[in-house]
This record gives sequence, C-alpha cells and structure tokens, in this order.
Amino acid sequence: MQDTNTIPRVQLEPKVERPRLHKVILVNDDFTPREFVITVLKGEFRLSEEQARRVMMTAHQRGVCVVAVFTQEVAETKATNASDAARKKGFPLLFTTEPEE
Ligand code: TYC
Repeated sequence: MQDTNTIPRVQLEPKVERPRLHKVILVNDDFTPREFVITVLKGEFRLSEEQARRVMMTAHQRGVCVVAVFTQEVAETKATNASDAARKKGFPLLFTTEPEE
C-alpha cells in the first residue's frame, strides 16, 4: 500500500501583516527661524542636536526632508503636534505625512 501522508503544497496565508509605515516630512518655509525648527525636531521627534540640525538644513536646502517613519496614527499625531507648536508661536512651519512605498 502507498504512503498516504501528505504535505501542503502551498504556503498558508500569513495571519497578520505588518502595518504600513508613514513618513513624517518637514517642509521648508522662508519665515520660521532655523533654531526654532531644531527645537521642535528635538522636542517632538527626540532627535539629537546634530540630527535635528542636519534634517533642518536638508529641508532648508532641498525643500523637504524625511524626519522619521512611524505607524500611521503616530506619524499623523506627531506631525499635527509639531505643526501646532509652531502655529502657537506664529510660525508657518509645516510637517506632513505620507505612506512609505
Ligand atoms: N528656511 C528657514 C530660514 O531660512 C529655516 C527653515 C528650515 C524653515 C527648514 C523650515 O523646514 C524648515 N529661516
């Protein structure tokens, strides 16, 4: 008699998927002081002085810079909080979010 043991021929669908990550993007403007941008990056995104200065200068020179990636909800909350902190001080500084490819 033949061996009737079988093995699955296809991989089962994974039960869970990793959440897609979203980028927080710093947008340049002509009015917000450089030091204020650095302060916000350190406070809201926990960047070091050096990281914050590099991100600020990249946005200043190129127009935008990715700050960090998070789950969608965290990215949107941080972008909103950081933009609101600037607005409270009268600056147009803007953080946006977009899904990572
Ligand atoms: N461009 C601003 C200035 O010259 C500084 C700045 C940098 C503002 C980055 C926003 O995302 C920004 N004062």
